[in-house]
Amino acid sequence: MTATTDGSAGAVGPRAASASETSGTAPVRSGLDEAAARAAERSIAHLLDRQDAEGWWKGDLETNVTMDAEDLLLRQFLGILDAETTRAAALHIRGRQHEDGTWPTFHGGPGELSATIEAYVALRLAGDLPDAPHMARASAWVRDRGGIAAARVFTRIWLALFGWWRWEDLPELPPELIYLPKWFPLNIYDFGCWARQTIVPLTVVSAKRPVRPAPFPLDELHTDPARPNPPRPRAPATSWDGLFQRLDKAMHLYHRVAPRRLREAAMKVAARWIVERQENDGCWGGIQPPAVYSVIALHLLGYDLNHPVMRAGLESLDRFAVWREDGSRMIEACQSPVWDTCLATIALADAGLPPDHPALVKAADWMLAEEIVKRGDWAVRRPGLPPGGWAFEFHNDNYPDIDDTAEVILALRRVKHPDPARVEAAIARGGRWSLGMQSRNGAWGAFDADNTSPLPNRLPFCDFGEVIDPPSADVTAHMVEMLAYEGRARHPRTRRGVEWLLAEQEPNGAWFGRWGVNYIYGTGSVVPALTAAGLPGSHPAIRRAVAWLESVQNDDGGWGEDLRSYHERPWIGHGTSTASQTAWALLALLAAGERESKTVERGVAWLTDTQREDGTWDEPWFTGTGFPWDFSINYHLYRLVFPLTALGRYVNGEPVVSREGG
Ligand code: R04
Repeated sequence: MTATTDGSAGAVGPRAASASETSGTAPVRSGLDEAAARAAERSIAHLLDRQDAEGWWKGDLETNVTMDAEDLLLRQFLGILDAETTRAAALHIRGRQHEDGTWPTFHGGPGELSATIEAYVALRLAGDLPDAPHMARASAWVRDRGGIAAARVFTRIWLALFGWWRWEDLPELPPELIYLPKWFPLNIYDFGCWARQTIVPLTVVSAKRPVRPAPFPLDELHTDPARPNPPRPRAPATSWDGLFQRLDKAMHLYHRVAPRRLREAAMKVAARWIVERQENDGCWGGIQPPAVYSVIALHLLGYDLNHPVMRAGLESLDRFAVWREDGSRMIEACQSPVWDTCLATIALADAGLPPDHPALVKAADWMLAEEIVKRGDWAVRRPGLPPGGWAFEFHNDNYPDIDDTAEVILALRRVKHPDPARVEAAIARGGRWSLGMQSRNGAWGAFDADNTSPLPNRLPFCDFGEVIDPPSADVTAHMVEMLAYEGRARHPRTRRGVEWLLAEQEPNGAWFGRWGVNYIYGTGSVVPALTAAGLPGSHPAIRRAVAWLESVQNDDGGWGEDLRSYHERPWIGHGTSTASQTAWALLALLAAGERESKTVERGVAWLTDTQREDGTWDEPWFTGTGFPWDFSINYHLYRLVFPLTALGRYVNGEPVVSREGG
């Protein structure tokens, strides 16, 4: 990609160039402007260098060691665990252990019980002995925190598969669930798509209650091995928790008396539901956990490992592995090529790469080929809506999402493609689809419309992560921004989105970040959307947001927000400065017209001062969110694409609204 770097003499974008033309002199730039332009050039070169020959970008998607542990447990369960995989995964897992013996679920985070149990078991599979110092520290800590009995449901399911926990002591989720019609409470379409894809196979697993011989005992992870499951306190019958506890009890009774034929038929329907949703790369939903549980469920229903469905499924699981230079192997929860590619395209364009630059055209070509043209689960709630849009991953045709669709459209608009009619048609389909996915309240969720039932969260089974997909401020902001750039700021649906966003602003002036950490992500998404939609920088909501961002700027000039902000108020807006979060704050401030402020200057200076020689930034901190607090993501390209976008907009100004009208 060397030829392209001189295109980036264009870190000076169209705006700056025309300003110098009219004045007839070279632009006079402050030292900071110079430094920002130089930093942007270095980032452009780095980013261009990392583009795949097919046109996409993809950074590692780092989460936590439960991915690695569950991958090993799956292979052990199926009898396909090999020594090399075990060695490499164990090397990765050991490298993530804290001094106190625990494993966190994000960089700098506290030890977490379920992750620590799963990592410990994985290392036992790899041959680490219970009395090795690192293992003894882990098991002592686990016992101190209540042992296996206190772990999340998923963890105890994994242990039940090997007889380390009793199936009877897990919440019940019957396969007959699949029969509930789509209007009935707790039907599978009331769950977020990721929970739905996880739960359907797990209903089969928990009905079958398989137990494979344990390769070793795990007594050291129980507080009292003689009484591994102490009774839990019962909630009053009149409370929601009490009601669902009793429902769960009834389900346990039902497990014993369930008519055999009905149960067999339900599991068959579940199997068909699963097989119908297998992607053509063998995966399910592009995310690792549903793929793991689907493989187990189908295996229990008699699919042998050589069945084409199983072969493809197992091969897709191998593709979640990232082999590192040190010989370790990390499992990604998911892969982010579409998301990374649209964000990289926007960054490069905003940094001044010409719109017909070959790298951008290539990216656009690849994105066009990724368009989804068939119906998915979303159609259950929007049956009349024609398909369109994009998913996050390489292969996930059943679950396009609104976030990716909005950002891909924003990215495609910045590219001058040789076949504009093709681009226009794809944008028209994606725009119509995403617009039609608006929820009743005027806002947008990530994958589904009106996925707001409070019931799934009440199930004792659902004690981990989010299980519904209600509208969020960040996704809604990306939609509003896209619609505004499409010239539809005055469309009634856009206006309802804007109204919802204004009502959603917190008293402190910030917006909650559902898919990024946290209020800095929310605010960094919403402010540029509101100004694109025509709100002036002087609007009181924008002023409150600016004041909030100013109030949480770190002394070093950057911004950072710790994951603990999801459940400890003092952390809101506070944490070690990171490149992506600093960029999000700057994007909001620049959109609000604060370019000349001291706040922005100090933020830009933080970016230029902390940039590495090679044009990117270090970012060990996790700034992406899978489920608030429970599941956090370090998107390895965030440290590059967001700072480049911010520097580009600082140097070249805000992107120009492309079209006017309806
Ligand atoms: C950043 C916004 C784009 N979009 C969200 C996509 C996030 C991609 O990463 C993940 C998505 C996931 N879903 N569900 C899981 C998951 C993991 C990701 C998941 C995780 C654990 C378990 C079950 C599911 F890394 Br257990 C949707 C809006």
